[in-house]
Amino acid sequence: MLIRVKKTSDPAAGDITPESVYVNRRQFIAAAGAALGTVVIGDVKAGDAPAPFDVSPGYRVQVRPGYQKLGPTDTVTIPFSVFAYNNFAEFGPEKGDPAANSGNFNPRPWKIAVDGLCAKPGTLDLDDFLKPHTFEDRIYRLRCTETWSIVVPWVGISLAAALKRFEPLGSAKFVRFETVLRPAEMPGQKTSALVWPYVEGLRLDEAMHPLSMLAVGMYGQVLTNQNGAPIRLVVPWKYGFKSAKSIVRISFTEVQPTTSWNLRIPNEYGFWANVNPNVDHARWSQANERRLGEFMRRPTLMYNGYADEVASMYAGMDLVKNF
Ligand SMILES: Nc1nc2c(c(=O)[nH]1)N[C@H]1C(S)=C(S)[C@@H](COP(=O)(O)O)O[C@H]1N2
Ligand SMILES: [Mo]
Repeated sequence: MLIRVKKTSDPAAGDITPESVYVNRRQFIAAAGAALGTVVIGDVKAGDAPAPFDVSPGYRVQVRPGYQKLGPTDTVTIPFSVFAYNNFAEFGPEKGDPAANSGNFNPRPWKIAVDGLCAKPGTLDLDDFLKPHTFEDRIYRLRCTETWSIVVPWVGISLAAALKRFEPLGSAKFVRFETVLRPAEMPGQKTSALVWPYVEGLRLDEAMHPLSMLAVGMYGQVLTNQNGAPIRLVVPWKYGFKSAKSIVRISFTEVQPTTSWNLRIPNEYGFWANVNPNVDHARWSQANERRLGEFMRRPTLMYNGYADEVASMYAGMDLVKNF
């Protein structure tokens, strides 16, 4: 397995580090475009390198392309929108709050605990958690339940591969994801917007689905704090709130986990939250959406356009009742 981790003193277009993003946004947008053209060098085994996806300035790891299917009218959202317009209640309620208030958040060092119904539970440093895995560029649509949407080139690992390593038991039926609890660095956690920490959950087969991923980067760069550094869930056929950010704990459970938004507003945030243009939100239609950067609204697609891949998991399920 060949890996390229470059230390650059004069970065080429694809090697702009997050630090430079704040210095030169125009240059970064160009860089993000170039990053999408990343050359395949082979399967990247993070274990071949001293640091798999190092946040140090000047490092960048090559990754292999994963799922890249876009619809005929989909274009990748410009990174500026994705970095500036966020939902991350830990940093405040407004769309600009996560970018404005996450500057003091420390995504390294980072540990992840995997526990519950599995044969090999453990708490690992993030680098050790990532080490055995292949990094992939995957381009997915993300549809927020509030009706805005984006198209993001993520960098990350297969959630299924990450979970299998801990050997879930036959009794495990669900997977629970927990965000870090750090009120000193996350001002929103000093408010009662949600019951903290933020918790989300998936049925085991959903978590094991090949589309489900743990992202550590986007646009070929490490995740920004406001987008969920250093590691977040991405489940592209479900409303965005299912994709928990800044994860510190993953637990295999027998019963369906209690989840933050469902606990807060149960009639608006269901556990399943599969994107469905035919099932309205309690206060608005989900039939169409506003893609950031586009003028006209566009129709929302069943399962956010991933029906071919995921619909079979919900065969026979009442999608109105199980919203
Ligand atoms: N921990 C945590 N994760 C979270 C949220 C949050 O408030 N806290 N918001 C969710 C919602 S509602 C959406 S739409 C997506 C937005 O991801 P983005 O800001 O990277 O676009 O993150 C999800 N993950
Ligand atoms: Mo959302």
